[in-house]
Amino acid sequence: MSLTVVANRVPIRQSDDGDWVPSVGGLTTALLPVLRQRGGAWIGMGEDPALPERQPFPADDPDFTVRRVPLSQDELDGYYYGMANRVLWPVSHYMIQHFEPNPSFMETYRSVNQRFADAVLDEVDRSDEQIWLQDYHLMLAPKWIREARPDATLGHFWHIPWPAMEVFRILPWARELLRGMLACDLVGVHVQEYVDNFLESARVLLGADIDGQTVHYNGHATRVEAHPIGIEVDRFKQMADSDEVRTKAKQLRERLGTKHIVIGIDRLDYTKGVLSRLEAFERFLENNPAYHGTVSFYQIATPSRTKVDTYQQLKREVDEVVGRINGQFARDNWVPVNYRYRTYTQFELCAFYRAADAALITPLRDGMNVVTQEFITANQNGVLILSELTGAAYLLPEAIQVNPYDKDGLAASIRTALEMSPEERTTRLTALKSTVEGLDVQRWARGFLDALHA
Ligand code: GDG
Repeated sequence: MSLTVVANRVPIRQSDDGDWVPSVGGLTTALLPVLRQRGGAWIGMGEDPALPERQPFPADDPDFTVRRVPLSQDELDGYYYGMANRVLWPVSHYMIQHFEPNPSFMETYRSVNQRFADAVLDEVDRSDEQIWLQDYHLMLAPKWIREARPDATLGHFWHIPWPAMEVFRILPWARELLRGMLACDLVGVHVQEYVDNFLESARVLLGADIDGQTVHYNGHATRVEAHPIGIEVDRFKQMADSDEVRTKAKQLRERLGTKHIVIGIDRLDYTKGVLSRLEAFERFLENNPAYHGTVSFYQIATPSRTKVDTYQQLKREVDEVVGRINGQFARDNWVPVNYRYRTYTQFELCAFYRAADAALITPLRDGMNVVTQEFITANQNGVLILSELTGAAYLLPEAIQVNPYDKDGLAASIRTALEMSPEERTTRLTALKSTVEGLDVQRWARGFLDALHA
C-alpha cells in the first residue's frame, strides 16, 4: 500500500554541490523510510518556478515522487504569509492580538488548498493508498479529495495546539475549516486536551454527533486521536556522545567561564516566550546578587518568518532587552546574556544541550515542543524548566513546570534548578529520558499510519 504525504514543504533540498538530499527535520526523518519502503509521493509547495513539478527521488534509483505545487508570489503571500502565519497560527496559540482576519487571505487559502487537492488526485489512483496531510496549511484540501474519491483513506496530523472551542470560533471561517478537516478518516493531534477541544468545536459549531472520540458529520465518521510526536532518539544520543560534540561542549563551558550555564533554543517566534524568559532572567539577577558573575544565559534564536512584521518587531524588542540586561549587569569578563540570532547545525545545537546545567523552555503556547526532547536526550545531568502551556508538559511531569507569564515564579525556578541536588537532578532526568525514548518519531509515524489503516 503506497503512501502520499501532503505537507507545506517538500522533504528534499539541494546541497552545496548541487545534489538533491533529504532535508533535516523530524517529519522528513519519520516519513522518508516509510515512503522508501512503500513508494508513493510527497506533495509540497513549489516556491521556485525553475524547479520541476514532478521529481523522482533519488534520481538514480527512485523510491517515490516529489511533487511540487508551484505558487506565485501572490499565492504565497495569501496562503502562507497571510492565512497560515497571520490567521491560523496566532489563533491556535491563543494570541489573538496578532490575528489579521483579512478575507483575501482566506480566498487564496481556498484556491491553494484546491490546487494541493488536485495534485493529490493526480498522484493517487488507487483507493487503498493512504493519504496523509500535515498541519494547519491544509485544512480544506481533504474536503475536495473526499468529494472526488469518496473511498479515499485520508489522515491529517495537526502539529500545533487545537485551541478551545471559544477561541477557535473567533475565526470567521471556523465552520468551513472544520468541515474540511471532517472529510478525513483520522485527525491526529499531540495530546488529549487538543482532542477534547476539537470534539467540542465540531459538536458546538457544526452540531456534529460525538461518539467517544469519533465525530459523525454529514454521513462521514472522523476519529480524533492523540499521537504525541517524538524525536530521532538514537541519532540525538549518538550525536551527543560524539567526540565532536563533547569537545564543542567543553570549549563552550571554558569560553563562558561561569559555574552555571542556562540555555534557551527556539525559532524566534512570539509563541516561544523568548521575551518574557529574558525578563524573568533579569528578575532572577535583580533578586539574586550572589549569582552575579556565576551564571551565563545563552539564548539561541533562529530567524523565522522574517517577512512578517510582528516577527521583525519581536526581533527589535529582544535586541533591546538583551542590551538592557547586559548594560545593567555585565562586569569585568562576565556577560550575563549571550544572545545569538542565527541558525546552527544539529551538532552545534547538541553541544549547547550537552553543556547546559539547565534549559529554560518556556513557550507561551506550543503544540508539543521537541527542543525539550532534544535537550533531555543530549544532556547528562541538567534540569529542565518547562512551560505548563506546552503539549510536552502533559508528558513530562518530572520537569520543573512553570507558568511562562509568571515572571517571579520563573525567576525562582532558575534558582531552584541551579541549587537542585545532584541526586534529584539524576532522578528527574532519568525519568524524563525514559519517557522521551518511548516517543521516538518513527514509532509516532508507524502508530499514526497503523491507526489510519485500522
Ligand atoms: C511545530 C509545533 C511541534 C531550531 N533552531 C535550529 C534548529 N531548530 C530545530 C529544533 C527543533 C525544531 O527546530 C523546533 O521544534 P519545535 O517543536 O520547538 O517547534 P516548531 O518549529 O514550532 O514546530 C511544535 C512541532 O511542530 C512538531 O510537531 O513540537 O509545537 O509548533 O527540532 O532543534 N535546527 C537546526 N538549527 C537551528 O538553528 N538545525
